[in-house]
Amino acid sequence: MYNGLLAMTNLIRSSLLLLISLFWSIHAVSATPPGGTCKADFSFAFLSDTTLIFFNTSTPHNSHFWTLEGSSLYNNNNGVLLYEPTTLPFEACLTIETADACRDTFCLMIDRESTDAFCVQNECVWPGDTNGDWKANQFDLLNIGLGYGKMGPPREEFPIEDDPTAWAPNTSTDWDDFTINSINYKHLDCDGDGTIGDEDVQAIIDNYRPDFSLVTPSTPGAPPVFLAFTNPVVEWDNTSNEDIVFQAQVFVGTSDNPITNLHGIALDISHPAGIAEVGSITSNPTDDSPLGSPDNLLNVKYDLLTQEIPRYDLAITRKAASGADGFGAIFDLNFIVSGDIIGGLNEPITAFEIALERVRMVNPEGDTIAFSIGAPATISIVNSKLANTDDPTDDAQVKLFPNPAKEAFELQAVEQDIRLLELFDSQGRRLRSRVIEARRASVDVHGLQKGLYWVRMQVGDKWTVRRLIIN
Ligand SMILES: [Ca+2]
Ligand SMILES: [Ca+2]
Repeated sequence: MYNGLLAMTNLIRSSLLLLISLFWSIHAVSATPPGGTCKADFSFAFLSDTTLIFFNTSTPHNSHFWTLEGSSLYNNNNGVLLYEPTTLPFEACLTIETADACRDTFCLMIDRESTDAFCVQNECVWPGDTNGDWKANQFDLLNIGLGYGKMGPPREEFPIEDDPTAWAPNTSTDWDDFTINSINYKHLDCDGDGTIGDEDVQAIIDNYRPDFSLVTPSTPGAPPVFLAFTNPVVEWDNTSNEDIVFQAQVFVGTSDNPITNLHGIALDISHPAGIAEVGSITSNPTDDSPLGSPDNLLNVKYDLLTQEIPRYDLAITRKAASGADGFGAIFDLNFIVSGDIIGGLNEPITAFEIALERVRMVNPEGDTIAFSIGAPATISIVNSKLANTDDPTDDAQVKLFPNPAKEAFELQAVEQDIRLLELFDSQGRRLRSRVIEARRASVDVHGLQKGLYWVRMQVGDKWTVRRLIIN
C-alpha cells in the first residue's frame, strides 16, 4: 500500500517535472528537417528499479504512439511517458506522424545496462543519490561528509529551473574528484551550486527512498555499535492510557573497544509495527559525541512511519577531513509508545525488541570500518493493574514468598500449574527462563545483586507478573 501511494506521489511529481525536462532536453535535438521529412527519436532513463521515463525527442509531429512490450500506448502527455515494464529487456518503439503524411518509427531495446539510456550517455545526477543506487537515503550522507567543502563545476541547467534538487535526471559536467567507489563528486553536490556542503543534505530528505538490501555483516570482536535504553522497563497505569516515553542512545565503541578513524556512520533502527505513530520517534546528535561537536557534523534522520514502514533511519558524518577516535553516544533518541495500543494489548508485561540494522561506518578515505552488532535492545512495559504488582495475593493465582528474598523464593499456584517462569532485572533484561509445569517451584537467586526484579509466570493460560526484591 505505502509503495503504491509513494509511487503515485512520486510519479505525479515526476510527471510534472519531466514534462518540463522534456523541453529542457529537447534543446539538444536538431531543428526540423526541411521538406516534409520527419524523424522519430526518444531517450529513456530509469527513475527507479522498476520505473522508466521515456522522453520523446522526435522532430515536430502531429501524433505519436508508443509500442512497449508489444502493446501500443497512446498518451496525451506529449513528450513524457512513465512506464513500469513487466520484464527486462524489452523493445520500445515510438511512431510519429505529421500532417503531410510523413511517418517514422524508432525502436530501442530497453535494459538496465543499455548504453542508449539517457543517463548512461550523460551520467545523470539524481539529487540526493550520492552513491549511484537510484535511491536517496541515509547512506548517501556518508559521501557528502567525505566530499565536504570540495568545489567543482556547478550544474548549468536544471530539469526544473527553480527546484534544483527535484528527483529528475540532471546532466552535469564531471568534477576532478572521485570517491573510493569511483563516484564522481558532481553527484555529491546535490543542489548543483558547485560546492559540497550543508545545503546538499536536504535533497536526501526530499527524495527519500529507503534501502532494504544492504547486508552488514557483524564482525565479532570489532568495536560495537549498539542501542541502549535509559529506562528499558516502564511501569504503566492502564487507567491513564498515557503515552509511554522511552529514552535511548545509539553508541559506537566502548572504553575497552573504542572506534578508530571514524568519519561517518549510517544505520537504521527497526521496531515492531503498530507500537509507535508518525513523529513519535525523535533524535538529535549528542553534545558530547565522539565524532565531535554537533556544529561540525552533518546528520540525516528519517522516520519511515511516514511511508508506513516501522523503521527510523539515521546517519551522521564529520565535516572535517579527518576521522575520530573514541567511544560514546552519537544520537539521543526519544521513543514514544502509544498508550492506547498498550492498553488494547491487555498484557501484564509487553516487551518489544528494537534492533539496529544496516550499519555502515566509513573512515576519511571512504573505506568501510568493521563493527560488531549486539542483540536487539528490549523495552518492557509493565501494566501495573494487570501485573498485580502491589498485592501478590490479590488474584490468588500464585503466591511468591518470601519477598524480599535472599537466596531463593518459592512459588505456589493454587488452581493450575505454573508452566513457564521468566526473571527480568529492573532494566527489563531477561535473566532466566525456565519451564516448570508444576504447582510449586523453588527458584534460586543466589548470586544475583540486591535490587528490584520482575518475575513473570504463565499460570495455566494466563500471564502474571510479580515485583521481587532481593536483599
Ligand atoms: Ca543512494
Ligand atoms: Ca551544493
